[in-house]
Amino acid sequence: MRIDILTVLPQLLESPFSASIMQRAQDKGHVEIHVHNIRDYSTNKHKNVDDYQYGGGAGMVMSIEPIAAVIEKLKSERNYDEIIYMTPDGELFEQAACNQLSLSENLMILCGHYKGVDERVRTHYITKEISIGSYVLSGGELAAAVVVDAVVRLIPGVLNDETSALTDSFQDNLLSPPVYTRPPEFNGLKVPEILLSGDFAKIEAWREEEAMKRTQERRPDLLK
Ligand code: 6GU
Repeated sequence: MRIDILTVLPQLLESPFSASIMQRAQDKGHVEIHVHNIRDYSTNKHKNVDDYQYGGGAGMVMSIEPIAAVIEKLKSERNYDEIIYMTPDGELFEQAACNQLSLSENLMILCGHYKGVDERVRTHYITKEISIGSYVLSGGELAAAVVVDAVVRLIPGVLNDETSALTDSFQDNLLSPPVYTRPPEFNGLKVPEILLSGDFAKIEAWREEEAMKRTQERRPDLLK
């Protein structure tokens, strides 16, 4: 998979992909992540990427020209499965969309800033709009990092058995059961006896029951 991210703040996207599973996915060739600075495509002498909004009102709007220039350049080089705009008024990002996106060959992600982007970018270029939750971030970069992480870890070969996505919370509409490691007792806090029993059928039944209990308590909406 190839992912192109368009931003005015490329620094914000350096560290999220430079460690652990995301770094290894790139090293192993499962994904290429390219970050493009929209400012490099500005043609005016101050390298502006935003302007006052028509009709008045507080806040700057990201201009169409430099964004169109990057998008057109990239589109001339390959076909994109989706051109995504990260915005709080987008579709709420959930595991189903994540699974779907993980099947893509090429993804482009535009990070919004200021008061947003000129609406013509959205109507003319964008094929999918994503929000990661009902709160407002100062820009789309952290949200884009969330989407990339959630998608890339689903690409076959990125995770090993130990980190398998199959047992993730949400993948089966259930939250994950509690987990424990050594020591068996810490200051009187004990690991549930059954996990030490060696009876794998019983352990599996216990885990299913705990997953159900946890989901019922914390996210009953997932069970509907
Ligand atoms: Cl995608 N962008 C911004 N700026 N805020 C958000 C968001 C995105 N998703 C939730 N809040």
